[in-house]
Amino acid sequence: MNDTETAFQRHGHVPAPHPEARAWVMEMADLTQPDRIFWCDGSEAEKEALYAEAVRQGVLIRLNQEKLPGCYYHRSHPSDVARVEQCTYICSETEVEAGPTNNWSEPKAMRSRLLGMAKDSMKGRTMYVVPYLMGPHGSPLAKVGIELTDSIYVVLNMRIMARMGQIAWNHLGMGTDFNRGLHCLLDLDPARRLICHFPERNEIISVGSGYGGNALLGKKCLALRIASALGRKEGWMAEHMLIMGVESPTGEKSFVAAAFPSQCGKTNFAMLVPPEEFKGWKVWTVGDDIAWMKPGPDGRLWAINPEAGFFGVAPGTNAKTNPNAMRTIQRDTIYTNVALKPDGTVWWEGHDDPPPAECLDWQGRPWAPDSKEKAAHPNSRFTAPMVNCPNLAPEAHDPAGVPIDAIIFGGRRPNTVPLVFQAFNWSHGVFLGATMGSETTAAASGAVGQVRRDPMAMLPFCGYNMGRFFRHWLDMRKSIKYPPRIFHVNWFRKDGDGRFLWPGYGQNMRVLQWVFGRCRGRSGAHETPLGWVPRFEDFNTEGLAGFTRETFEKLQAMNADEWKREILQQDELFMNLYQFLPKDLIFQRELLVARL
Ligand code: O2Y
Ligand code: MN
Repeated sequence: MNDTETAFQRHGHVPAPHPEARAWVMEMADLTQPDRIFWCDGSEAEKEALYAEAVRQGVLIRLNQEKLPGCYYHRSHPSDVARVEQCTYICSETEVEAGPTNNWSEPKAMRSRLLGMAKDSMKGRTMYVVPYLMGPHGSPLAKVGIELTDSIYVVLNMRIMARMGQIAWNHLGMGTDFNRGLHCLLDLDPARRLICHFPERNEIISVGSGYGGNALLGKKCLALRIASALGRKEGWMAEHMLIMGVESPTGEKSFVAAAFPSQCGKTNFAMLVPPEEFKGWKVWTVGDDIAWMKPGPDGRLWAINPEAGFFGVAPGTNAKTNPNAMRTIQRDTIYTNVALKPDGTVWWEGHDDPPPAECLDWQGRPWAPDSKEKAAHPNSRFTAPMVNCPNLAPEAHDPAGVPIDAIIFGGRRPNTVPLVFQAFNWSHGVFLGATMGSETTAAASGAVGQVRRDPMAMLPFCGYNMGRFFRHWLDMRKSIKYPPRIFHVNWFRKDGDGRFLWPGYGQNMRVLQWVFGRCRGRSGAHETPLGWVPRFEDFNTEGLAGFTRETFEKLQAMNADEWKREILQQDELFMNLYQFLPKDLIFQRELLVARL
């Protein structure tokens, strides 16, 4: 045995202090039959041993430590590169509870099928016991999970994405409220891939994938699907939302939560750097993907980011689109499925550096600029600790969370939907969230240019019936004395020639400034059938070269014919959910029709 193996082995004997957790781990070990059980403690020494072991096994490649200190590289199996909605199930007691937008399977049968697949699957392998905490230690909203996995890559990612190790045992104490997550790689055959959630048991079983949302069980599985179901029962909300702080030159701070469908720039927006002209304005990042929100004793809605890291899309990330992300990923980052350069650094399409003359693509094949295929997979990722983020809000660690003044919904809409407007009230805001959608791109599905409805960006992540999810949103109003204002944005509107009307990225600060002013009763607006919208004079365009009143009017235009079509299209989702749809939303739809 070499030094690495000795250091690695030493951690194999840390006992779980918690009898119930220990009993469950042993039960799963009896089933899966690993050669070794490795109890993760989250320490620095353990981290080093795990990285060394992952490199020894060839799971990770150590990157150039001078240029990218603490960074590693991973290639996933080519058939295992993204979340798979068709393999994702909500195994609630009844089908109605999962609702028409989720795959459902009867829990008993599915559980025994999964345990059958897991049986003996860790023979010759190590089972890692990963205790983790979602949320700041001591937060009443924080939740403990334990993931059992035979993937060292998953362990090292979970270590970044969640607060992992002893901190979770400390938070749990002798309590019994923890999520049980079993993850088995099996042979990565897509035909044997299942990601199953058992909300009533607070349990997740995931087999056959080692990638991202399928395998890092704290993220989409626990923090959204399971948590949304818990939140409904317990009077809080688990949302697919970034959280950011906006600070004015006089030191006033407002926190905003925003939901955009996957791949619509949430990480870029969460880490926004205000343009030069915005002297003294600051944007603080609290989180880029998930928000847990609960009414506080002061009558406001308080939010925490349950995560501790960013699992961001690499392609398109550069110093213009997201300078703070670029700084965040210079150290302690795991890169997955990007291109590997000969000097031990990384590259992807849309990187600041020009395409390398030669490199290895995401599948390890030689790649040159004239290659037909992409060097990095379109869903290639960086996993980076949030503490690396230069504008991380100090409140990101606050157990109390942050008070939310504004909620923003948005989507990718080349037409119809204005740059920004404000809902008349909470119910209208819920209607805006419930009807939001995004134009499909080639990457997302075969059909380009269709609007895919994605209510509150939660369609793939709501762990129960979507109609009841809307009801929960509407009901929450009763326990929030000072509800956040609700807005809708669209950075992606195009002119007749197919050119974007809005520059986006850092310039989105202008929209944030208007939102900030609206929350304080300062920014002006006028009433339209869609909601409150800024007039040209209400909106800060100072220093925005070439941006005219005419462009602004085009961006904010409301075309009655387009909106008639939009309302008809919205009906598709409403019809699907009809049986469960709260009447208030149908009423909101009628009001919109009447106003139009
Ligand atoms: O493809 C995956 O497994 C990752 S999906 C993802 C990762 C980070 C944040 N959001 C998402 C998403 O799909 O919304
Ligand atoms: Mn997401």
